[in-house]
Amino acid sequence: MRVVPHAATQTVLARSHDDEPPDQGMALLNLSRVSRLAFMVAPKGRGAFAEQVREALLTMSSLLNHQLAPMFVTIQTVFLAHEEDEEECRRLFEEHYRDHVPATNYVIQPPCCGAALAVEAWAVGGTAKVEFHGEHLVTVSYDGLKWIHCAGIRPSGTAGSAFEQSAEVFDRMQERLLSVGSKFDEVARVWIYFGGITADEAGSERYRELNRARTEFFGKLSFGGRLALSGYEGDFYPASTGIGTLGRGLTTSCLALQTERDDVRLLPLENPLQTPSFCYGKEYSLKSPKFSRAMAVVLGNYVTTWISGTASIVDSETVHVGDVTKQTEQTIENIERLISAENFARQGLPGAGAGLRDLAKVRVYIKHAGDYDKVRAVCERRCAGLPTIYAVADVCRPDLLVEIEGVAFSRMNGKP
Ligand code: 3EB
Repeated sequence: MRVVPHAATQTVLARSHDDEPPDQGMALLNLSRVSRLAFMVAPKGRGAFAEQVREALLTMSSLLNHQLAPMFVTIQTVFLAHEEDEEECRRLFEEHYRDHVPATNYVIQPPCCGAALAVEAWAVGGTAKVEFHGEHLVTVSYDGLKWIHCAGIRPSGTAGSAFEQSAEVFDRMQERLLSVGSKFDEVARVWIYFGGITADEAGSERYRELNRARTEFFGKLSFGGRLALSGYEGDFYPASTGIGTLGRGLTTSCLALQTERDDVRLLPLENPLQTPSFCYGKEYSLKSPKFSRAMAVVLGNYVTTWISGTASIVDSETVHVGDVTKQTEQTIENIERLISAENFARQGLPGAGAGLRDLAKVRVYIKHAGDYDKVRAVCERRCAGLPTIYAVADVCRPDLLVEIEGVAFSRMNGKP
């Protein structure tokens, strides 16, 4: 698989050719002394599970081996069609990676392409120092930055209520972060994979219970700190994805950033088209969801924008109920507006901003597997050549049919 730079634009990214099969693709990001590679892989074969894993691992190895410098996978999310396959999958991945097991999320969200698994991974090469602390924690240090990847955090048992389990996973992420000298206050991006997300439990909804626990936990923290863009005055929450899975499990993941550099800034972005989640009314959740629509990380002239799970919501209402094509179009439009130069300028960072062509990769969560073709048609029309994973998952409102998250890379004022 080759990558082609977008010569016509100021993008810092190179993405793989448009003619890759669905659920296969990569994006390469060259910073000064490190390179980062985002890639998506799904096996083409439909044989036994172990064969599909081996094919995926082989594809991943060959992708990495074709890069100029040696690269390590630091974080990966493995999308599984069947919960029963997780143990075997873990065993095969551990055999493959040995002492270098990336921080890993196993998520029961069937890949839409029909494979038993699909993998989304980040690799890093160059002068970065990567420390592997097992399946749940990896740190990556370069250029005075330390990224802490925490993954696959689950409650200790299945007994607790949705509230108790949610509270527990936040505590467990905090423990992991503390173990390497970080803390949850330094988290920029969170992922919450929650089985039966819209199901009722004890007179409430599981997602509402999660929001209650998150509100309590976040209430004790102070996000942003000295990294918050000066002049920023609004509520400061990490970007987030809150999404369903098959089964009743709960898995969480987060990304924290530590640095002493004084040219690094964090800016949580809101969407002018959408009510901030933390201002949603009580009809959606007694304690509102606490997340920002995106988190921009400004590193000198580079801007990395982590885009939260985005859906067909305008103000605080779901729009295009029952029409998956229009929901997908609205979702992409929401992302476009969110990362636009106008929106960055409105929120205190003129000269920043990105377009859909600056996206490195996206995940598209589709509620009904049967909507795959319709959703993909819109995504391919609006975001041609973009590495994309499509997976089946429930979105956290019963009327939402699709949700998209991603990450964009751009430069301030097109500077080198
Ligand atoms: C929404 O805009 C759609 O609870 O962390 C998107 C991203 C959604 C994150 C979360 C929920 C969350 O409200 C749902």
